[in-house]
Amino acid sequence: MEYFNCGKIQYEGSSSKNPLAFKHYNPTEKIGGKTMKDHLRFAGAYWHVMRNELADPFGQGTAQMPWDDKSDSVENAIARVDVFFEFLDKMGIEFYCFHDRDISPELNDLAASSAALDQVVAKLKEKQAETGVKLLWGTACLFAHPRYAQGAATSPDASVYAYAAAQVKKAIEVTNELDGLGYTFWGGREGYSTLLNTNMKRELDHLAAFMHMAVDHAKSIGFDGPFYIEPKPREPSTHQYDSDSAACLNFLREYNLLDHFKLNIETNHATLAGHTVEHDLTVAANANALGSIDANTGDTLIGWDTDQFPTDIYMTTQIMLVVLKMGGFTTGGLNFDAKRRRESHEPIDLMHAHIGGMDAFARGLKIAHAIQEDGRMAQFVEERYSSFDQDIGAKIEAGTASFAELEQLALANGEPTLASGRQEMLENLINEFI
Ligand code: XUL
Ligand code: CO
Repeated sequence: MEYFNCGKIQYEGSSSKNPLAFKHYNPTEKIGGKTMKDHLRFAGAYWHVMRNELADPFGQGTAQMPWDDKSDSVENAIARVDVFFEFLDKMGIEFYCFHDRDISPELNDLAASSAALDQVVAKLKEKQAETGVKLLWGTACLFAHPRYAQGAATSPDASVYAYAAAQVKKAIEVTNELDGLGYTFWGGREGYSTLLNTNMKRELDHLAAFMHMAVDHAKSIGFDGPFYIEPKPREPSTHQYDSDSAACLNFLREYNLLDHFKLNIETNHATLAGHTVEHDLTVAANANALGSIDANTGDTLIGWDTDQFPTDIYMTTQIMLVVLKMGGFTTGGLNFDAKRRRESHEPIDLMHAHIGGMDAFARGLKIAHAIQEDGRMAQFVEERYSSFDQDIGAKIEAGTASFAELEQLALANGEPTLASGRQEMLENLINEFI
């Protein structure tokens, strides 16, 4: 039984008018000695592709899911796996990501939920072996169930904390069972809605203890993939502790966790934090901690996490400039944490949505590579800082200069003549390549 009314999506080149074809994403084409698919490492998000009914705060879901009987049965969960793999196969997407409760139902008690999870994982394992598809990362849903309304690893209630720990322990184990390349923490409820009832210091200490126990457990079962923290400032909480790259890095350093964690940066989360995505990517990359990307985009006219598919080539170019500069992904990739608009309710719209995102990133990759090869942009930046390459600048960077010495120099040199930052020239340079 097939549910997506199309064959495998093919690359047809930029002159193709076929909406169900790639115009730019040519998986085996080499860009700078590496194939596009190895650069981009696209992943499908189980929660959006298989489970997102496309509801919004004002109305129920519209998505047609003819494969789904809407029950919480394990049979229904297992049947979805085949549909998901049909989708991945037709899209040529070789990685995926899931939450424990997307792939398998939350049942009456923890033991029953875990047993159901094992059954679905056995099916996923079979499909991975059959297709060569890999798990980019797994995670646990610690935000949907009412027990987590006041947090999971930052809950004021130790028994909720224990429940969350048990759920994460199991989720790491099944991620390992599926040879997952990473494990993500997104703390949707790890924050507060008012400080009036919150002991922030204790909550952060508890969160760090939780992460340390996760690291210890991973070690004990031989899971060596990195953990990722996915920053987001708010929504659902008023303030989330993992609010942006800088806050996450500070937390990881303060609690001595940086050796085991990298960041998974999501565009729409960065913009909710008041940053560009390239800002949060750069902050992570500077700390050697840019692990993976949740690819999507927000809407400048709507102030919340709209999780739209990325289609803006200027943005994908800026993202790929950072990725290429750090030498590409290792364990990470580009996970489409993106959903269709509520109006796009047919299964085939999933194809249109992912084709758009994949083509936008293919173009971003090609453009970023060309800008890198051209070299003028990097050269401009290098020259801009060249006064730090020798003399007093080099001493400053080496940490051997003193205020007294700098004062002497400033007195002797008089008023500095500053060079132009040439922002507009550089913006024009990017457009040369787009
Ligand atoms: C929520 C979000 C999550 C994480 C995984 O905004 O991005 O789906 O990616 O929990
Ligand atoms: Co995400």
